[in-house]
This record gives sequence, C-alpha cells and structure tokens, in this order.
Amino acid sequence: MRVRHVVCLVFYIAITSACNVSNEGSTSLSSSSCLRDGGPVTKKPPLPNFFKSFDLPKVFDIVPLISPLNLPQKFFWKKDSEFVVIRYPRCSQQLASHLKLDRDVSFEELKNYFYGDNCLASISPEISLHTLAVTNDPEYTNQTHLTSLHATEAYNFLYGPSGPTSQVTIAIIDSGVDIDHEDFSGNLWVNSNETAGNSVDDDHNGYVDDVNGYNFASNTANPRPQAWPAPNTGGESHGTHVAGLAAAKADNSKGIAGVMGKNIKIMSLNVFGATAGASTTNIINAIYYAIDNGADIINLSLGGYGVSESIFQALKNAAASGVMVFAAAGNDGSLLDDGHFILPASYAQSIMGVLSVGATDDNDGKIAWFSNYSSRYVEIASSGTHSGNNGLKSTLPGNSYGFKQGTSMATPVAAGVAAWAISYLKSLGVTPTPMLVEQFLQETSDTVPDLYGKVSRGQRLNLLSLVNKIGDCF
Ligand SMILES: [Ca+2]
Ligand SMILES: [Ca+2]
Ligand SMILES: [Ca+2]
Ligand SMILES: [Ca+2]
Repeated sequence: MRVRHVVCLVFYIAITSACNVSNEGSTSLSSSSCLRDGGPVTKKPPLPNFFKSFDLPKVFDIVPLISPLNLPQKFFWKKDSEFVVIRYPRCSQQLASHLKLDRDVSFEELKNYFYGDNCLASISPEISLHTLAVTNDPEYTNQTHLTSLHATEAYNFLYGPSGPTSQVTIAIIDSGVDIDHEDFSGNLWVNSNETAGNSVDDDHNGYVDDVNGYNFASNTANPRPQAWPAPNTGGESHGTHVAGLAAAKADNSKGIAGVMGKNIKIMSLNVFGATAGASTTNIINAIYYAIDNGADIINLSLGGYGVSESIFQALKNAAASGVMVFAAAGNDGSLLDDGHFILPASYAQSIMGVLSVGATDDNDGKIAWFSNYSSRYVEIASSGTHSGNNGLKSTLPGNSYGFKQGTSMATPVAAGVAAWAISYLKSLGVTPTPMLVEQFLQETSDTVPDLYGKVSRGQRLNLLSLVNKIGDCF
C-alpha cells in the first residue's frame, strides 16, 4: 500500500479536490461529489439480478433502397442476400441466426414474413466485421503502454502480492485465443458446470463441451485460433495478442504482464473461425453467451461500417445485465460521424457502460496515425502503438510474443483498466455497474489538449488516477 499513498498525493494535487481523502478506509461515503454527474453512490447496494429476459423490442431493421422515381416502386432483395434474425429466448436458446435468401424476395414479402412470426424479435442486414490491427514488426521487449497508463508507478499494488483480489472475467470476442500459451496459465476462464469432450451440453446453456469458451463460426467447443487462408494468413493471431494485452499473467517470470495481470479469467469466444470476416450473427450470439455465462467485460477489437439494430440491442442488453463492453474505433484515420458509422463502436456514445476506444501513440501521447477520431463517437483513448516499435508487445500463438498496433490493441488496454476498477470496487463491497465504471474511467482520465476534437473531452486513460480515486471514494 505504500506506493499507493505516495502516488495518491500526486493524484490529489493534479486532478481534483472532489474526493474526501480522509474518507479512505471508512465504511461510509460522505460525499456524492466523487463522480461529477453520477449522483449519490452508496456502499454495498444489492447484487445485480441476472436473468435471461432481455429487452428485445420487435424491430424490422430493413430499409428499402431508394431507387430513381422512373422505376417501378417494387423493391427486391436478391437471392443470396444475408440477414441476421433474432428470436426471442422463449422460442430459441440461440438468439441470433443467419438467414440467406434462396430466391429473390420483395420488400413486402420480407416484411410480412417478419411480422407474421411471433418468435422474431428483429431482422437486420448481415454485415461482415474485421479485426482492427495494422501490420507489425516484432523486435523490442518493453511494454510502453504500461508506462503511458502510469501503471508501473504502482507496480506492487497492481501486480505484486498486495492490491485487490476480486476475480474478473473478460470475454475476448475475436479470432480465438491460444489457451495453451504459457503466459495465460492460471488466467483462463473455466466453465465448471461443463464436462469436456463428452459431446453433452452438461450445463444446458445451449453449447456442447464449452469448457473455456466457444467457436461460434465453426460451431465447435475449441476456442483456439483457426488458420486463415491467404491473403490473411497469420491474421488469426489477433485474438491471442488482444487477450494478452488485457490479461496475460503478471508476476510469473514469463513473457509480459497484461494490464490486468492477476485475478482475471479469459473467456475466448471465436467469431472468425477459419475466415477473416466475422458475421454479426456470430458476434451477437457471442455477446449473449458472455452475458449468460458470467463475463464482467466484453472486448470487441473488431469493426465494420454500417448500422445494425440487432447489435445495438445486444450492446444495450450487455450493459443492462452488468457487463461492460469495449469496442475499437477503427483504423482508417478518419472522422466518425452519423454518415461514417462503425459497428459496434459508434453505438457506444449512446450507451453508458459501453465504450468506444481510440488509439494513442506511446511515443508522443497523441492520437495514433491510424486511429479514427471524433469528439462524439470516440469516448476514450488509450495506447494502441508505440511508433518506434511499430506496436505494443503482447502474446502470440505458440508461446511467442510480438508487436501489433491498432485500435484493436487500444481496446484491450482500456478493458484491462476497467478490469481493475471492477476488481477493486468488488473488493471494497461496491457493485461495479457498467455505468459506474464508465463514469470512473471518464472522471480519472487525463485531459490531453492534443486530443481535443479527436476524443470526447480529449480523454486518455490513466490507471494510476483510477485506482487512487476509487481508493479515495470508498
Ligand atoms: Ca454447455
Ligand atoms: Ca460436455
Ligand atoms: Ca507474464
Ligand atoms: Ca458509452
């Protein structure tokens, strides 16, 4: 705890006088001003009530294409058009399914099909999403993002034997995680109600033999990466790199330390399988799997341009169920707005507890050259590269390590920071709702003038400020 007291002083001078420092260690919160607009925060509120009745309004999310007025006003969806269909839980254990037309279908016919079936909650166009890392070149060994987060200044508290001990589970919805990697040993989520390899869905959650996660693309219990074909060969290492940034084992004399390197469990949900594109159907099913199977955080280092009411509903249901979501803002170096809308990140600004993440460069702390930006649609920034290293160092399949860069990397760094908040709040007896944690992340971020206009309020995450503020508030 010694380190924390030292840095607490720095924090106190630098950030705000809103927190009552003398309150530390007491059982009551004397001030509701610890969060700017969070309202009163009470200690030990009731535990969240987990249930499977999600809020699923019936939504026909298909917009007819606008055609020139001189053409007949009849709209057809061509044979082989693809949709994602959400069924109510009372009708189907697997909420999202894929619909591919076997013939041309008119707009009216599709609409009648939808409204004629009481089991259908929504239907949206199927969109293929991609990982959001850019090329890398492994050669260095330092983890510059931990310095940028000021995590190294509180090493003993964060990674040593002291500090919070409450467990956090992070779902990595990605290209699969090499669960045999040496630096994940002890940090893997285990579905204790499922028996491996007996071809039985022992826990009746709708998935057979899902012991460490699931492969939604190939419909198997093996959550490891599957080889991608050319020209994307090797791209399947993405999920392993993402998982390591958030949750590689710290303090084990091996490899690297995840931002949340202890008291964390990785749930690997592979939505890519053996291809470089992930369908919204698979992503939606993975989101609901994470909610139903005890994840605290979902990491979505993937994206594609477009809109999807079904994705929006899944994100809202995650936050409402107590699961925080982080989504990458994208790597086109462009301004996100209503017309340049990236799935799923652009929905985050309208949902408390779901955050969109832009990338900064550890070299200068400014927005990374590739990161999408927006003062509205990018809610927070964290390290996504060090331009001198061409990336951040993390785990790669086969007990190896290397560099990747992208908003894909910034996202698990941010998710790792949130994991700290969740663990620490739990250990203090406070329910870490996604809304509360988003407020804490925003309130304790550094305001960086260079990020004005790029990220909401110019905010870049600061893990040290976060843990100090939580310590001060409760
Ligand atoms: Ca199962
Ligand atoms: Ca089984
Ligand atoms: Ca390690
Ligand atoms: Ca948000």
